[in-house]
Amino acid sequence: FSRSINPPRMKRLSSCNSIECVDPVTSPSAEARVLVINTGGTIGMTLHDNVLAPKANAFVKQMRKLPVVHDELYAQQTRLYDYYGSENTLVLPKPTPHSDRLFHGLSKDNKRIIYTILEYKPLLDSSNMTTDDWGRIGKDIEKNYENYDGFVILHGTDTMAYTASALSFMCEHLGKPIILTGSQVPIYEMRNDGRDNLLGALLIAGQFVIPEVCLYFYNKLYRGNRVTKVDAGSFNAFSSPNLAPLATAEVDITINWDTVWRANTTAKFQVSTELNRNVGLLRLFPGITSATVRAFLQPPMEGVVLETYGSGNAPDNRLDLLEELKKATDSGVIIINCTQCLRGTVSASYATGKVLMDAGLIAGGDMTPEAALSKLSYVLAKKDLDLAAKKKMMAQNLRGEMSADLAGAKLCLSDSRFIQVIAKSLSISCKEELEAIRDALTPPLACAAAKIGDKEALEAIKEMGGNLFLGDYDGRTPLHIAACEGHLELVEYLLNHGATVYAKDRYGDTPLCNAVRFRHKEVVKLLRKTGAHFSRDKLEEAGTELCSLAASGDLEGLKIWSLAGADLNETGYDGQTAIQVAQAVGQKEVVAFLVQLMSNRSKTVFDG
Ligand code: ASN
Repeated sequence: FSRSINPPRMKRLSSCNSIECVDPVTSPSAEARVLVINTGGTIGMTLHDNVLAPKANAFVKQMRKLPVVHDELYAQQTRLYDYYGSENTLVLPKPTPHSDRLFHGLSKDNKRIIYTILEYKPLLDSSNMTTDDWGRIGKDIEKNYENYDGFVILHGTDTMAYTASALSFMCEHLGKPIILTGSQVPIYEMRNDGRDNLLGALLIAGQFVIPEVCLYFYNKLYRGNRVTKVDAGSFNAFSSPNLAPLATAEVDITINWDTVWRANTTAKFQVSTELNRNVGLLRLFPGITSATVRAFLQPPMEGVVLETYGSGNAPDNRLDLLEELKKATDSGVIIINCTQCLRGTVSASYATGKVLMDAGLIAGGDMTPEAALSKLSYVLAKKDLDLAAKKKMMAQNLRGEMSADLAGAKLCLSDSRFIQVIAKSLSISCKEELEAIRDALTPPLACAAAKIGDKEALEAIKEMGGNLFLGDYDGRTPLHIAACEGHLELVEYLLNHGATVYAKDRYGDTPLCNAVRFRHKEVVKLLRKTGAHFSRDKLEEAGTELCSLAASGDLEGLKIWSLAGADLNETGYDGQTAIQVAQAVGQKEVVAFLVQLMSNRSKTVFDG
């Protein structure tokens, strides 16, 4: 479809006559949209009676005054407030030439980040958060999912690790970044960490398709269900002891793509807000009485995380304790064995660990207690699963919250003969250089394999440690190519092996745009089922394309746009709809089709 000037953006840009206008042709694909949900926390607190508490209706006003987080001139030139209908939408300044190199290696084109702030009432100190608040955040993300490229959640640090863990499980088949952040010192103070944390989270959420619930703090992006708060008095408040950061924001922002978790699915994103509250954390200590354990495990308790010693150990000479635990697991309470240590995993290497397995506990691997607790809450709420299935799910790695068993893992990079031969001829030996070669070579190779529909070649690339979701020099991923070619089976394979429907190439096109353009109906259907959608801009700009299809009597073209989610009533640049154009030029078949489509739609609405 044509890359014409975008009508709504023209509306947004045309009336700025006194100040220099922004180029409307390059603007739309050079913008990314992020929804910021402000739940509270220190980042937006002020002092009242000498204690810190959240301050309502102040955050947006303050941000608008800060040039590092808002470009007022650009907002006015592009009539941002009119277009979004409120003053809660702000825009980050244009990246400087220096920051072109920030997005190391897999650079995006440094888009303008447009962000809308949704402020909760009341704003909460995160100590006041409950499972209902997690549900509210989840629902708001679900409601706004298609309108934004990414989500940033401002949150207090005290319970941020719990919320991040819970959201990671509640968000099923996630395809876009959700990044929690906050600060240790309010953003209103002269010296604060809020500004950097907000900026880093916005830049990453807008620029990269990292389909995970993450936590960004002190220059690092972590997997949300791997973190724990470790310091109340430092800007470096969080640690992810068992998993390296997903990204580091130093001079360069470097994404560790090998670590990024992928949904590997053709299912649509949804949020499950059902959570079971009858769960708890119990920490073992020398001398704990069986009466304490018994009281804790009483109904209505349904799931417990037992924080044990070292690699998952408990006294094997305390039969009274073990008996209480066994009684509870026999009666259907799920008990997860997690270590009290900050780092390391539960293993069955000691007699003192084995007794817990014998008592019916499930090994929690290297899960944090926060992750184990919220996973229990999520799994126990699944009404369609029996106890055995719930136990099985607890032992499985659902969202990268625990490290997979390394036995039988894929070949590592240095084992790949292909990469070795190239490395040798280039006199390369260190790991970083090998990785650079692999990342430069595998995307075009994977794209070439996708072009000819060669699944075996893709499997081989995956085997040698290449990622199938990375784009080539133009940001075109194997999924883009397979969608252009109409290789349905390959599209499905790629979606099941880490590809994302939200990848945009340098022109801002997604695999869905490509499948529509080359009219591959079945591919469009599969991508839509997986949650692919056009952006608001693209849907509005489609009006002109629809009119031109109607004028030329191109029924197939109209049908595929409708399948891809376009509203066939959308007006073109001159305010006419496709049906009006078809009537005017006498395309009777098109008129009949559009009339039929509309009557079907109104019937569905009426019946529904
Ligand atoms: N008490 C605050 C909160 O969790 C701490 C913080 O945000 N730094 O809301």
